[in-house]
Amino acid sequence: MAVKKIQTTCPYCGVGCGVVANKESIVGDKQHPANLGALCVKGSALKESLAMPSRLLYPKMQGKEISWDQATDEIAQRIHQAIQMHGPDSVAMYVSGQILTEDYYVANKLMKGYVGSANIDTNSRLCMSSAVAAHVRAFGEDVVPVNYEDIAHADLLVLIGANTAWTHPVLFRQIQQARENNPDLKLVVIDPRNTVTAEQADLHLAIENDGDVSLYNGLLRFLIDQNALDEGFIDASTEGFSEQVEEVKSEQYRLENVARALNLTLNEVTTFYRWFSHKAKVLTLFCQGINQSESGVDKGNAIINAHLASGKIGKQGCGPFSLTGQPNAMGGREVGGLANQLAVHRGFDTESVRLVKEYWQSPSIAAKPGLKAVDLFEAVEAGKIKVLWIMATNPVVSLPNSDQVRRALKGCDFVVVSDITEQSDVAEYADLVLPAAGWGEKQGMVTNSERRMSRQRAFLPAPGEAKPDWWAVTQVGKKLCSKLNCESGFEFDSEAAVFREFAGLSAINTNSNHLFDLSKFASISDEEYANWQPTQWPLDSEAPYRDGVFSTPSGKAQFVAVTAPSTVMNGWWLNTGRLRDQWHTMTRTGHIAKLAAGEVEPTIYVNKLSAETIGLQEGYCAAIRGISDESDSCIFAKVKFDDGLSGKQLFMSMHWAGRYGGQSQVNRTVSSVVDPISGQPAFKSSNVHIAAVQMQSYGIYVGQERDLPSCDYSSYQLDDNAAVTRFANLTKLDKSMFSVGQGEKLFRWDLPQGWMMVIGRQTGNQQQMTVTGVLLISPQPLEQDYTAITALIGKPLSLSSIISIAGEKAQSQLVCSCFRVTDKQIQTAIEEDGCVSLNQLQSKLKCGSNCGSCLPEVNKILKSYQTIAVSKA
Ligand SMILES: Nc1nc2c(c(=O)[nH]1)N[C@H]1C(S)=C(S)[C@@H](COP(=O)(O)OP(=O)(O)OC[C@H]3O[C@@H](n4cnc5c(=O)[nH]c(N)nc54)[C@H](O)[C@@H]3O)O[C@H]1N2
Ligand SMILES: Nc1nc2c(c(=O)[nH]1)N[C@H]1C(S)=C(S)[C@@H](COP(=O)(O)OP(=O)(O)OC[C@H]3O[C@@H](n4cnc5c(=O)[nH]c(N)nc54)[C@H](O)[C@@H]3O)O[C@H]1N2
Ligand code: SF4
Ligand SMILES: [Mo]
Repeated sequence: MAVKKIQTTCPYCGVGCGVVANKESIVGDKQHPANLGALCVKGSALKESLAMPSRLLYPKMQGKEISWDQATDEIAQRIHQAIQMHGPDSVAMYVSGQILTEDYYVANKLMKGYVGSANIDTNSRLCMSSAVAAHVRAFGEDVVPVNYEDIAHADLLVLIGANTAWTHPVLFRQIQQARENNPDLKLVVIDPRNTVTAEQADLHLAIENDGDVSLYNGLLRFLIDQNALDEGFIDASTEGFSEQVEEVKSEQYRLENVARALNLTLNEVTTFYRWFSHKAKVLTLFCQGINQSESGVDKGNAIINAHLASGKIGKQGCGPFSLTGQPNAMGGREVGGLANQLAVHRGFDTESVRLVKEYWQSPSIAAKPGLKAVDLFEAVEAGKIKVLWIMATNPVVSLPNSDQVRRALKGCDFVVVSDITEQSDVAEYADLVLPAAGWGEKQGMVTNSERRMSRQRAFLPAPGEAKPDWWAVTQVGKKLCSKLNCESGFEFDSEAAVFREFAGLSAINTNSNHLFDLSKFASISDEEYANWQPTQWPLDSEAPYRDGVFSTPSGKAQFVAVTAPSTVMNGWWLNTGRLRDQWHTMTRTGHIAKLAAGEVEPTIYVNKLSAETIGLQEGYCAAIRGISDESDSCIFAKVKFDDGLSGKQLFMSMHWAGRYGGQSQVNRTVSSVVDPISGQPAFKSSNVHIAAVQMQSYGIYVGQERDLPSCDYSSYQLDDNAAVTRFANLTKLDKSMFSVGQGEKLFRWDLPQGWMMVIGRQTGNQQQMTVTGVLLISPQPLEQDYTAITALIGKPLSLSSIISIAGEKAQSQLVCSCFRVTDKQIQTAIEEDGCVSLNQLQSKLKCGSNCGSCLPEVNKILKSYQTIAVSKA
């Protein structure tokens, strides 16, 4: 009998694609409005993601298994004790945009209503908090006023601070589709880096770091000068315009001055401004290049100001569109998961505090905002936080100045970590670890970028004693209530019960201008909840603000006067972000061979010319050290040239963590400078030192697990057939440092550039050896093709194949992860097999014919040949 398929959603990015899944297959859900069946490369690899190398199965206290009852007793006891001895603010939670709405709701309720402190913050602080603050300042509520459907109706799409082709690939496919359907639709990309997204644009503005406020203030001035304002809309629906007009009168926003300051040509800036002003329907989509900045909130408001002034908001095909990072960052914002929100889009004004307490009937209520993530971990280090519960986030990797986070956790009295694996970097610092049920094993609600709430549903049993996060919180909640001698606020028997209570709380918004109101669902039945279909809020209108009435008490949107910061970065500066094929700190994607093949080791990208000025060579290690504050730790990474980076801009991914490349995690060098309003870290612009390092030995080991000497630099990659460890050391590695196990035999070769050791184990036949490992060491970086070496593992040892790999060089770069197609193969297909179109390439190599995430790269290679052909003609 066929196993029933369950409708659920992808657990990665905020596009919120629907998937249909059972234990045999996971595919896109054609009925889900977010993706209509499409999935990107990460979504297509969900099935492989489930085979995690290690799952946390039981609660453990100081490494010893204990029962859930003991674990939750201990947590409740510790929290109670801390409240009594040090006050409610000595307890904190640090949660995540990857937990479900029900998990989030009970965690927020526990902290704000029962512990009585707002010291609950979330990794959304690192992700969306600048956009949240900009929305609240402009609209009076954290509302994204755009739907995905608007993309199809726009005349101009501006992607600013977003590498959408890699980070929201299914949405990017919708953008590409809209361009195919409407050749007049223009795409502008604004990013200091020439990304794969930027390569697709009609116009790429490679602005200086943090030049965004300047650019959008200049745009506002241009709109004023060109009489391109929507005065009717400004009068009827906004306030504060004149203050912003005063600001943009300043000389620095004159077109020529903006162009000069941002290192753009006059023509580039004028083209963008003209398009924005002439095109009727404009969407500005923004993400971390906007949010993760010292001026992140102001950037958001500068964008919103331009849309308000031109009336390009609240209409189909128009508006500022903050792209959500994590699958349920939006749901977290709805429940009030940030330390400066109370609940259901309410803040800490007296009225909201009273209404929430009344609804919860709780013994206490937090009456003021709590500590934001960076401040929270500073308070932990200062000994002010005695109990800290971390859930579904890996802050020792993802927070800036991460060595400080490690120090803080080491010194904290009691740290609880809820995770799906004990191999997450943060678990090492826990006194108590709680096994969480993961994606596919737990259920609840998530809200995507366009405010659409979908159900995640379980289709697998949770392993061992793993339990959903909401359940763990309610167990602690019940026990804490009995210690506090109050009525339990945590008697939920299901996710549906939690959701009903949450929906009921939002009734406090019913008679206000706030749009977030799910009170209609306050008595939804278990069955209706189980059968829930994707639903957008506000429930009673097509999209927010179509009536020109905003969420502020006056109903008017607010212009916020914002001033451009200085954009100059002196010296080398480090920009960080994402790769197409990895998810955050790699716990869910690091083990998937086809995803790991994209960037195989920690890599620092730099412009070739700039690199040469300081003697950096491709393939060699560089040392990167932070200089902005105490985040002066040094990491090593392999140098790769990227001419999409200009001047002294460096780029490194945020992903390297754990055993995959934890020594090289970039946040050890990233300073903890934050936006003064949102508290969001400026991850995209750290001042750093970079220099070439003289490694004495470079090495690769492929094969069965064995002890290797600990090295100054190392990384670990799982390939289909074997694991690959790459390393480099400041001192020379000697042959004697490598030993073999019992029953194994060693064969050594001296190579022109170093030496090679092949390890074999005797099998049945006395003559026959099976290869169990291959080790290569050289004073220079090794260029051998690792896939040729992994192919030897487990095979009979033959001299000819071994010798051939010694000379086999890797010269290609993976383009299509789904079908493992490299740039070399694509080039050969074009040069030698005469492929001239995408169709021909796909019928030959299949590249890009599954998820399509690599299509921008495939098209880029095709286009480069077309350009050559044109210039020859
Ligand atoms: N593959 C993959 N996809 C993901 C994720 C993942 O881990 N992997 N994570 C998800 C999450 S949580 C998030 S938040 C999103 C993030 O999605 P994005 O924001 O699209 O991704 P990032 O790579 O962080 O950064 C975006 C771009 O900002 C640019 N930038 C840097 N400084 C500036 C500046 O001053 N101005 C402008 N205009 N641009 C600048 C960078 O060069 C970079 O290309 O991705 C989501 N999707
Ligand atoms: N330098 C730099 N740093 C950055 C960024 C950047 O651009 N540059 N981006 C920032 C942004 S936008 C973000 S969103 C953060 C992301 O950073 P993190 O949130 O720290 O990254 P993840 O790897 O997603 O961590 C999720 C953790 O939860 C665990 N987990 C998975 N599912 C569950 C579950 O159901 N329950 C529980 N309890 N645990 C689970 C995973 O194993 C993992 O350990 O990084 C931020 N850090
Ligand atoms: S775009 Fe990719 S990662 Fe994002 S939700 Fe869709 S399938 Fe998942
Ligand atoms: Mo994020």
